Amino acid sequence: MKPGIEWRQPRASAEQRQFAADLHAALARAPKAISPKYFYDETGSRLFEQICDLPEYYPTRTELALLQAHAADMAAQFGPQVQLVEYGAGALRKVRLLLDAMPHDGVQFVPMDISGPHLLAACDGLAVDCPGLAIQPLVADFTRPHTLPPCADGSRRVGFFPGSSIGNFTPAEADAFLRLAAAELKGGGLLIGIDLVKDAHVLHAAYNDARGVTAAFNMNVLERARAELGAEFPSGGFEHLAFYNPAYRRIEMHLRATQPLVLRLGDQSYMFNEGETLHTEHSHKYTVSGFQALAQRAGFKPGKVWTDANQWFAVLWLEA
Ligand code: AVI
Repeated sequence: MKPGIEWRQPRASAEQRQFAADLHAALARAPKAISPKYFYDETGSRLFEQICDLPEYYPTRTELALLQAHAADMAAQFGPQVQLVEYGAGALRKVRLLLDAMPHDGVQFVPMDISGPHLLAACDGLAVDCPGLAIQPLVADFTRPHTLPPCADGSRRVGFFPGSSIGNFTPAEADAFLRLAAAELKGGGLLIGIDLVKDAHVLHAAYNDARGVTAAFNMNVLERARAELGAEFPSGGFEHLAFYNPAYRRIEMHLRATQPLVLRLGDQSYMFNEGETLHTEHSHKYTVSGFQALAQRAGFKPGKVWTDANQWFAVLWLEA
């Protein structure tokens, strides 16, 4: 380095500082556990898209088929004048099926997502395809208090939360989200996709695909920690573990230490015994009646239900 030129460590972004703080907390608790939201950087989001197309991963194609077959009936529950709020909107692939079944002049579409650039790009594409549709994107974390744009006169507000994303919430988080949604959708309702309890072999295969895409998705949490935070751990030190836990009716994903090892993060060292895990995700599976009871406690009145011939996935209408 030339004399007089000072080298400074690049400053971590606020997001990286939060990741570091959450990972320290995750590694310090017993058992070790981190939020699944850290799967979704660019690589993780791409891997998740690949998961959705895997032969073993039935939820995406089953829900898409339900939306394709019943979009008109689902949209009929909304009524003609609506503010349609999509929670965690992403690429807007599923909501397009609903929008195609609705007259656009009565719809104010409010897609909400925490990732601004992604959301705005998806909205630009939608605006080209649906020139008459009023689109008001909202960059926000829908699980936290937020302010929705006012509803147009004579409209009611309805929500859309597809993908069984509620399955990744803890029961307390699911309850908190449903209460928040019931309050802000009062007078309207919520259309929500949930993954149903089923044969454990089908579930096991969906989270242990033959190509190893789910394993790479799971491992991405630690790969991110290595790339973004300079975390150090032996290569091959962790393996993907996903299994159905019938007591909690959930798939659990973990990263399991293949040997006794030390993970270094900043100036801290965290010990893993052989077989010890970092718990990375829950994916809760529901029965229709169990989920309706949960929704009812949060302030909804259960309405129509659409499900596939195998009863693997369901889309529920809940009046708020
Ligand atoms: C986003 N979420 C509903 C997926 C699920 O099935 O729980 C995430 C996922 N994890 C592993 N495969 C897919």
